[in-house]
Amino acid sequence: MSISGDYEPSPTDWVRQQVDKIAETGDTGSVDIRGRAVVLLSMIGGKSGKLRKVPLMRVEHDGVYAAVASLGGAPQHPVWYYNLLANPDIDLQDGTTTTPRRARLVTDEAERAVWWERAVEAYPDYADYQTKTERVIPIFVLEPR
Ligand code: F42
Repeated sequence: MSISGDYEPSPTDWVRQQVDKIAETGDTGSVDIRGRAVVLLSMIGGKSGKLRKVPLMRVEHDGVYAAVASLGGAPQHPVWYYNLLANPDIDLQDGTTTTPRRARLVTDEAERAVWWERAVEAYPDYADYQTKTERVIPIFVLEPR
């Protein structure tokens, strides 16, 4: 079943504009960050129960995706990190294709190291973000459900 609910747009202007562009075009390929590809997660807010749409960098391997909770190297986790823990069933749009996914926080260090390498390959700035924060930047894998 696809994720639906009362849609609450991001309070951050540039993020909301990217989400609007994806909705208008039906294609995540219509936006990018520094020339790198973006995907769109639809999730349910852990407290509000509202539909949240969160664009993230596209990190993919063999049909599995990763969600990197970098928040630009901020000291705190993005709010969506807690949403995914509370409500792991999401929809993921890549290009014009949307698939149902389940988010799993990667806790195994070796598994995280493999995904971190893939993440930095997809978006090299993640390496810089990790140096700015004492957090170990969390990674979820987004597996088909
Ligand atoms: N963020 C990343 O962390 N990693 C990325 O790879 C990434 C890529 C990216 C690409 C394109 C783009 O446009 C944005 C990108 N972002 C990336 C930014 C990302 O989309 C998020 O905007 C960012 O991570 C911040 O997420 P956030 O969940 O902290 O958003 C804040 C600003 C926000 O929306 N807060 C809401 C608010 O009103 O303050 C709350 C949203 C929410 O989910 N509330 C919950 C609920 O239940 O509805 C719970 C509220 C609570 O108190 O717990």
